[in-house]
Amino acid sequence: MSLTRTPRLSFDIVTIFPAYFDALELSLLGKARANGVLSWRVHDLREWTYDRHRTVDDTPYGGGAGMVMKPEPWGEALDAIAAAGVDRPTLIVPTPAGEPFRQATAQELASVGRLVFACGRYEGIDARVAEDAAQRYDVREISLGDYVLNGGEVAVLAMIEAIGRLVPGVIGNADSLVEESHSDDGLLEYPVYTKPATWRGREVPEVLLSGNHAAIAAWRRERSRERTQQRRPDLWAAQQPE
Ligand code: JD8
Repeated sequence: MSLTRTPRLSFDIVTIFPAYFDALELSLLGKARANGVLSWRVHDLREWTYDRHRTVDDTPYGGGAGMVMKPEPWGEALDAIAAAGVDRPTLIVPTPAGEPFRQATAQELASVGRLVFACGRYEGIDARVAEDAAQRYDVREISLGDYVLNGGEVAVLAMIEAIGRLVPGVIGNADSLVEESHSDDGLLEYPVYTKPATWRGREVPEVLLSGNHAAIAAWRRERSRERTQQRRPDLWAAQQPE
């Protein structure tokens, strides 16, 4: 008898470049999909176009450079995807103008159940699409970070990896997530080493070979503090009371 299960989390992705999402199969998430813990479907937006050129863009009202994604294919795609489920899904629209994506965002979204991602291209999607979708979806416009990408696909890959790995059963080793949560103390990770103990004349720090667990923990904490001060003054400032 084959044992199947209801996925803890399902994703629908709408894009004009479905091939970007072939890579999801390669990661840990691919195994989780095979095990039925996660499920996802990738939809080509052009399947909701009806002209001979399968047009998804048009010139911007108000003028300016570049093209804007037309609302009609998006409206039909998002209606069809919402209608294919029972619960009210969450629609994530990646945009540089969105709220920042953080670990806390990934944690929230990992418990949502049904996520739909709308990948824009060009200068973005006609603003009425997100307004209209709010009738059927909880809509979140989210930015991966403060740099410019050419479209939403790479942002969605990053978000799905960050969200998916938090779903129970996706990371085989539960210790990894436990370790992470107590190292999630607002400090950067300490440096890590493996064998050989000497490589190209460089030694692994002696304390790590000592077997003295208290000394190792103290050393790691100090390296974390040092890195945080040097590389992330914003995180370091948040560490200091007052
Ligand atoms: C979606 C189109 C490109 C956006 C002109 C070139 C996220 N952190 C992030 N940076 N960039 C994006 C992102 C960029 C996008 C689209 C997300 C759709 N573009 C456009 C407007 C200005 N560029 C992102 N998440």
